[in-house]
Amino acid sequence: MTERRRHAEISGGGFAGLTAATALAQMGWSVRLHERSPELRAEGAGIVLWNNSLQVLDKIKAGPDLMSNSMTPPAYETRMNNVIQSQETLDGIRWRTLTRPHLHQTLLVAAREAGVEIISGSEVTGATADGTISFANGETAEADLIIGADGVGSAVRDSLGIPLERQRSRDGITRFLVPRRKAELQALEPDTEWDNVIDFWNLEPRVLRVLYTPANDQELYIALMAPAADAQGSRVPIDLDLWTSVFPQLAPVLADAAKIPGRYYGYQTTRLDHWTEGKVALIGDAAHAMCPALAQGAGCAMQNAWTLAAAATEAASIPEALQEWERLERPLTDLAQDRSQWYADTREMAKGNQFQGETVTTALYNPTDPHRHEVP
Ligand code: FAD
Ligand code: 3HM
Repeated sequence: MTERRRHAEISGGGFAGLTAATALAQMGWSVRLHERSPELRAEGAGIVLWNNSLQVLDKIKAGPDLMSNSMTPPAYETRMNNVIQSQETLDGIRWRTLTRPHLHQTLLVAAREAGVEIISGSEVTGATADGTISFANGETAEADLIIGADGVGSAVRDSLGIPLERQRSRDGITRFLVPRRKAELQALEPDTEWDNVIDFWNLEPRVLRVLYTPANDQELYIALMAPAADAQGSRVPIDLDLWTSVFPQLAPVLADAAKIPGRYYGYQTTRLDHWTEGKVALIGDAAHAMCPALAQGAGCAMQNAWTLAAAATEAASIPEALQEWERLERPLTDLAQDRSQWYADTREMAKGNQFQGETVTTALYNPTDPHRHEVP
């Protein structure tokens, strides 16, 4: 007699949901993924990925596609009032910069190739611990595993009434994808390595920061940070005169950013009392939205998507396996959340030389190593 294939229902087609869906399907599950939007596509601009998520992308066979249109900049440079504080080459740390649309497309191709059934325009309204998922069209479905990967406003999480706390910071950021314009930037500042990530901080006389991140040969991700209380600094579309007067060496790319409507995002952290209930597990921003300082929100989402899929696949009892998964895997995500919140509160990244010790613990993690929790 052949065993029945286990079935998973997933709410949310972002980086977390697509990774979990692909991993489960490759591990033998039948998987349906529900995305509320009529189309599956990535919002937003650029992203930085570290070893923890790159290992997962390799494992789900999305690595080559991802590498084809991403880069590893020569260094992460930090400047204060345009004076270089550090140029960290991040030796021994695997990292890539890329655009969000490229990451999303890469995951979508992997999910389709793995046989995931993707249903767009399908809004999930909630789930129960015994494995029933419900939809806005009034339908319901049963599953062995339900994953809430439906972002910071998760309907799955809220339907279960899981207690949470939200911590907001005083700063926030507006993100853009613009053309590189490397030759023009070089003409303005010939001694600069314009392939570097450059974190341009200004704390005095006014807090304004531009995080400059080349994403590939053609595209540049720039993120403009200002306190929420600074109406002019946090305005969208951006106040081009203000930003150009503070960062004149970036004038050509700021002019491109000023043509895009933009959205100001206030830094915040969401912490949940628990991530699982019965047959339901939460991953990604639904479970652990974080400030972006460590660039680990999507990284932790993909890391937890993979480890959840592996734990559920090996499980004799799904509810027990989910609790054990949270116990083992959550501390690394908690660490990334706490550290990112601390950087957001203190603006300590402005000092440079930050990629060491606990700041890179999550980045260096390999969630696909079966021996990762063994005590040496
Ligand atoms: P989402 O991307 O929010 O996806 C959720 C999906 O679920 C969406 O497609 C949504 O439409 C869908 N959905 C919602 N509700 C429902 C419903 N009821 N039914 C069905 N579908 C639904 N992370 C990094 O790793 N590196 C970085 O460099 C980085 N930079 C960042 C910079 C900034 C400024 C910010 C704000 C975040 C950054 N992050 C970064 C974090 C990262 O963007 C998020 O952690 C990640 O995108 C979360 O993915 P997700 O799939 O959990 O959620
Ligand atoms: C990649 C990245 N790193 C840091 C921040 C931040 O501190 O706002 C945002 C990013 O996209």
